[in-house]
Amino acid sequence: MHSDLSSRIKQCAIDAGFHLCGIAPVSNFHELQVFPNWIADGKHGEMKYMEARTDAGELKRETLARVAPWARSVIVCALNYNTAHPYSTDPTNVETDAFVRAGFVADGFPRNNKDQSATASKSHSDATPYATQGWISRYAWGHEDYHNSVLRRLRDTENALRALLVETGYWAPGTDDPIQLRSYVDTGPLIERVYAKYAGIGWIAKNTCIINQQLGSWLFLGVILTSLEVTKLEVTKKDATKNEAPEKYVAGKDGAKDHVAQSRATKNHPAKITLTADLPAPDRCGTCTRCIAACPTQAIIAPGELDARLCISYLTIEKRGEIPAALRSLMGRHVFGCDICQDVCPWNRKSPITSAAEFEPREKLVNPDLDWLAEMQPEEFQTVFRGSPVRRAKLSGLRRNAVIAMANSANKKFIPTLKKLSEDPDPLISDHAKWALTQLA
Ligand code: B12
Ligand code: SF4
Ligand code: SF4
Repeated sequence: MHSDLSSRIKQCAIDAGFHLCGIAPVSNFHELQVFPNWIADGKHGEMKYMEARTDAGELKRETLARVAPWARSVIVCALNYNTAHPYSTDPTNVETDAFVRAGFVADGFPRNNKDQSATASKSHSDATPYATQGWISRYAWGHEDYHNSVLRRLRDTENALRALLVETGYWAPGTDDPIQLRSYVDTGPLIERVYAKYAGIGWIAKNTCIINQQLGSWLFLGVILTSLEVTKLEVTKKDATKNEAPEKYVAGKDGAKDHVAQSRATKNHPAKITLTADLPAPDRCGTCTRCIAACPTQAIIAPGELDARLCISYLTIEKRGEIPAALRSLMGRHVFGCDICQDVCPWNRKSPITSAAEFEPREKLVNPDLDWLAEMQPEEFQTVFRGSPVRRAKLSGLRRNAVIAMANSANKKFIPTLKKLSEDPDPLISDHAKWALTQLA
């Protein structure tokens, strides 16, 4: 029998198809304490689910103690979704090159807000004939929605973990289940990136993404909350926001090794078990600020701090209704999500290609034609995006985004299509199309 149960659990996750797995203790980590202010400042915009509260009016996502008081540890799993296709900022990406000319990117890296407004007006007199394609974030190209991909693997990991408990004598067959497990992808009442940090998956970078030193940041996260105790850890250095050396942890009195009692569990005397938490990954952003400079809307307001209301990912996916006029021209050709702050990150230069075949892009989603999306009808939307995260934007939102991208293309070729769309029965489309025509005039 192996005593190192934590390693074996992580191996179960790898066997289930994950690329990384680590274990974090449940704790009120200092990063969680910025969350109430983030909500109070309204930086979550219209994402009402972020403000979910308990009956006592406390924010659920602030601490696991409020929603899963039984949870003692979090198994964090990560799945690489990178495929062998260009980055949105890649200067060799022909259609991106049109936007380089239109002032949205330069030297392979997008300009910041200030530089961009300086070149954006110039772009209209400098119209490029072939800026015809939009950008869908690479996370949404695949054949399966990542929620399903990740959840399937989490369930397999849960099952393997239970089998392991039986094998190690912690759980006697026929007795009550001695542990509680609950898996989440996105929708759980916790901030997954904070737990990913403390499970050693990667550091919370200046662009707020989790970056792993070997794999980069093209990672989906999934978590399994467990009632299994972990070795008690003490943070000896508290401020992780200053890009200082990694926090140091001291193993508590339980020691650093897993402990699996040699005795068999019985109904009244379950064997005692303790997992070992991982150390958080050191922050390796260093003095780099590429993502902050590259963000077209200046949504990264400070290292690690995002105003979601400005983020193109929020605007194109989560924001319903009208896009504020001042932000439209900064959205470039993005029609669903945004990859810029990850595309420019040096840690993604050599990101490996995923072994998960379902993330290979669906046809026509890498550099999709803008007129195809802007004129898409409900039946085609259902067919093309069945089981795709793109459905979250809804057809109306996707078409709205494509219309904005047409305006930003500085390509007069779109004028006839936009004229037609300015009479669309959906007022969201007709209003944005009318605005787009003023931009191309
Ligand atoms: C809401 C949400 C969004 C929102 C808001 C993003 C955000 N940064 O919060 C929007 C729609 C904009 C978004 C965009 C994206 N998302 Co998203 N999103 C989420 C979701 C559901 C919740 C995130 C959350 O709780 N935010 C709350 C805020 C406060 O957290 P935060 O900005 O990350 O800030 C934390 C730290 O940076 C730090 N911090 C921030 N400021 C400060 C200041 C100080 C002083 C200190 C000490 C600490 C600190 O503490 C904060 C936590 O409290 C998670 C899933 C989940 N349940 O966790 C996925 C998740 C974070 N998203 C994910 C992805 C893939 C994306 C996109 C890449 C998709 C895309 N290509 O368009 C972009 C990335 C944009 C970006 N730069 O973050 C992945 C991230 C994977 C990774 N490698 O990190 C997740 C984990 C989903 C998943 N299950 O895989 N997302
Ligand atoms: S996803 Fe795009 S808009 Fe959002 S912070 Fe990153 S670069 Fe800025
Ligand atoms: S671009 Fe630089 S600062 Fe931004 S996340 Fe990557 S390493 Fe960190």
